[in-house]
Amino acid sequence: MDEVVISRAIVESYLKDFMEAMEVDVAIVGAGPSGLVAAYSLAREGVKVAVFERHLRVGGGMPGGGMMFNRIVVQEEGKRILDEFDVSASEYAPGDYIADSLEATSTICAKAIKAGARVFNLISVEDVMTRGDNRVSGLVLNWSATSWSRLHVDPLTVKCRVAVDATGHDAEVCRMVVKKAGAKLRTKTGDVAGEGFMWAERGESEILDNTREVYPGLVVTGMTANAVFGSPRMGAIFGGMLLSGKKAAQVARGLLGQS
Ligand code: 48F
Repeated sequence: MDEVVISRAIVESYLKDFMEAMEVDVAIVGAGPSGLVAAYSLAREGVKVAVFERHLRVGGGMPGGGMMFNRIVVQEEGKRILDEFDVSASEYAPGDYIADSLEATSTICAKAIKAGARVFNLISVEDVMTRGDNRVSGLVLNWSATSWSRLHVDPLTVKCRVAVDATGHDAEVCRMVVKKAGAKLRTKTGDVAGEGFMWAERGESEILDNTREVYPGLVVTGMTANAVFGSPRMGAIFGGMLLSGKKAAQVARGLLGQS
């Protein structure tokens, strides 16, 4: 095979998808467990969705399991989501299930892509755009390598009707929003509360309520949802992340219906 054909195939195919992603219904920031489940749930219902992930690998904190022991724990409701994806999980103690974090990461990501979600790795979201009544209307993107290399290169943008902050503990997109003059989240203080101390049970029980629209057009999911509302972190238990991803998809769909 001609090397030029290989290069053309890669560049042309990638750019076709990237051009498609320039106007999407839902743009998700972060390909961790919550972002990938949200992407899958939306894509399988025909919603046009793109995921932007800063790192080379997908899965966020999931492949690393607990302290690099590549296993994750989920409870009953989380196990049901793993079943939906056909990820194996076995009961370890009554109501607690153990799964291989690599199987979970690779399967959920593959199913999201096969359902039609476009996942772009090595791209960082560095800001958001707003239009109209200060509603989030797009993301400002750059190659992750530009910030890693400290290069001054201007970004490009994509438009979306709804954005999902699935950036994990740092709640990066929400923090970008609150830096803007006068911008307030729908939290008690209008700011990112910051996550609470580790408390698995409470963190898991609060995450679904925290998964909602926090700024016009911006939905939070996963650890971001808990970090924004001051709820606890929970370590290597992942059911809440998966359930939150599913709920974020429902919230986003509801917003698409309104806009
Ligand atoms: O951290 P992450 O896995 O978030 P999550 O879906 O799941 C949290 C769990 O992994 C774990 C836990 C379980 O109880 O607490 O920590 O809430 O995935 C977040 C992804 O977002 C990417 C980051 O590289 C990671 O893969 N990310 C963060 N900021 C940006 C980003 C950004 N500005 N642009 C693009 N990607």
